[in-house]
Amino acid sequence: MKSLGDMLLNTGPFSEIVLGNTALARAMIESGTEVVASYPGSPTPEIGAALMSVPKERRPYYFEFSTNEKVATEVACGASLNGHPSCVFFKSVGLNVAADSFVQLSLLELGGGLVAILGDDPGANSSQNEQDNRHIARLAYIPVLEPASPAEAYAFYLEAMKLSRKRKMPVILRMTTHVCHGKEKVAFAGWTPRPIGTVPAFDSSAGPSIPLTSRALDMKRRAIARLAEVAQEIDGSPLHELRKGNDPSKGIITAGLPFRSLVDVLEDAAEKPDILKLGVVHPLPKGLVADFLRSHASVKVLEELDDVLEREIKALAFDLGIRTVVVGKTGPEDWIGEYTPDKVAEVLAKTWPSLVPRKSAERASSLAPRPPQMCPGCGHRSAFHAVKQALSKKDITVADIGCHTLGFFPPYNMGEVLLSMGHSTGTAAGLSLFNTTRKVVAFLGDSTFFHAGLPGIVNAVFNNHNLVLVLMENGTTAMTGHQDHAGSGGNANGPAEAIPVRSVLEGLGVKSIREVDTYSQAKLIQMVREAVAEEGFSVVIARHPCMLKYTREQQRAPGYVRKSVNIDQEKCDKLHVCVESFACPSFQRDEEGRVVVSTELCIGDGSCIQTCPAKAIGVKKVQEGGGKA
Ligand SMILES: Cc1ncc(C[n+]2csc(CCOP(=O)(O)OP(=O)(O)O)c2C)c(N)n1
Repeated sequence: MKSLGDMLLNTGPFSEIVLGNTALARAMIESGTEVVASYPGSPTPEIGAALMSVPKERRPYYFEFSTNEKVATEVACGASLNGHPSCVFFKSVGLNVAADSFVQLSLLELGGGLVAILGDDPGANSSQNEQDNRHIARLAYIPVLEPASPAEAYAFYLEAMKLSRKRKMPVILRMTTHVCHGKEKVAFAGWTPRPIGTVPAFDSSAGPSIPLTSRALDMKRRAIARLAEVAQEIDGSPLHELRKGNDPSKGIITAGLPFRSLVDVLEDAAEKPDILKLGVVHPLPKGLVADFLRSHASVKVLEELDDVLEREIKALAFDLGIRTVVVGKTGPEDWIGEYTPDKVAEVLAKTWPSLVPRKSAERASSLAPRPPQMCPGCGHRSAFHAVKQALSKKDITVADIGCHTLGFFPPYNMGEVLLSMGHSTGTAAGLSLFNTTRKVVAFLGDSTFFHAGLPGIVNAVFNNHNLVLVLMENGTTAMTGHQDHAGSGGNANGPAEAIPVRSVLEGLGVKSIREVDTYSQAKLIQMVREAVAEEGFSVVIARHPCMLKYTREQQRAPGYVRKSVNIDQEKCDKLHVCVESFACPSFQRDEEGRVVVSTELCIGDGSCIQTCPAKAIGVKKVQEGGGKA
């Protein structure tokens, strides 16, 4: 079987069942995209995994995971200014981090072209909100293409890059979770490898590229003019699709994944309305939409999340005096969640009840909800178990984003407020003001430390805030699939010198720094107590490698011995600290109250041993034999 990397480099045409994210990686190669930058975040990190599956020496592109989305945008921008077709990709909320540079992109002359893939997350499957990034299109004068499937993701990327290069402007490819993660057979075209040009094409006279005083206005004029040119040509774009039904009085305008759900819902409908599926959602293809409105008595706008298309379509109908009834969102629930077939059936039934033949109930999932939890052996569990003992109940804890956010769940209950990546030190500083009775303790992961954590820390030093920061250092970006970060000792291109978090903290002027392995519970408890007792800003580095990553690496090594902990039932006092407070999922209680260990889950790390007051936990060998993939 061919490796993913070989498949991506295959120069001939072929068809394969792939993820939307993999289809995008192939589209980058076929389109001659030379520079790609990102910061990991669901639903897009598999694009990075696909790009990294090609051995570095064979990559017809440069790829990096940058320190954050803003830097990734800047890297792609700089490369495009130098003539390299470039791409930046990140998750929905990544746009908030990138925004300061992102909104400037359309003001520039992006000679190489630049496609920005935004991975929106309707349903907030793995995000702290479900923001609709189509709004940025108006703010930043950038066209938006929206595919509905992996095959379209591939085809639309190729179009996006073509458009971007032709107009020297950024183009957004808006993806959503199930377009990224859906699988489909995609027919790929061939491509011809060519060397990446090394003569820098940057020409400042092609600008202006410096938005100072009146130049910023000229640059804005140019951005608006370019967008107007795009608007002129997109009415006839092959990316739009018109599906004729058998009920000419009704029409539905939709785009992206809701289109797929709609087709599914209407499969058995006796009366099928005409469907206009938009491929370019900004600027609105006005001629196409106006013709569709004019030829139907009533039109439903079916869109996931916000009323972006609805507002524009209603404004267009008003401007042109079109008297078609346009129905968009009919209630607050229409703004929320993924437009799965169930949801589309529900939304559609509120406008046209006779149209929806299927009962949503028939499709209801029978899967029981399962709360997410930290892995067996996770150093964050040990950290929370210890920190909880070190704090008093009235202290305030501030969560951040990463695997450690799971400390919010019982029994740890650590982290009571969460805004965004890297917010914790800043929010904790605010909580500490005028607060003389409740110590504030913030948590922060190491990838996030470099991503957006540093300004909050600088602020805490600079303004002498009174709080404790527990830096949860596990040597990787665990939550999104173990990508390297500036402190991990590697990058997307191989080994790299790690930037030690301690040196950074010292360099920033943090005076009180303690470091401990989270498996050393007593020491960690002691250090947090000391830090809490101090006035001012203190940091406790609570370190332990991500055990999921570590165990996977160990399993591949020859001579690996699988271990598990075991309970000495004679010694066990049935206090159940292991089940109730430490709460490793490997422990379960049987009907008689005996603790049993799942050897399937347990990795034999032994972090639980010290938490047992009866000293009833030991480690045993389960199985020999490593070298497993
Ligand atoms: C702005 C933004 N970018 C990306 C993400 C996706 N994301 C969630 S947690 C995380 C980083 C986690 O790494 P780290 O801080 O080291 O904590 P760990 O998961 O390793 O414990 C990322 C990148 C996000 N939520 N927000």
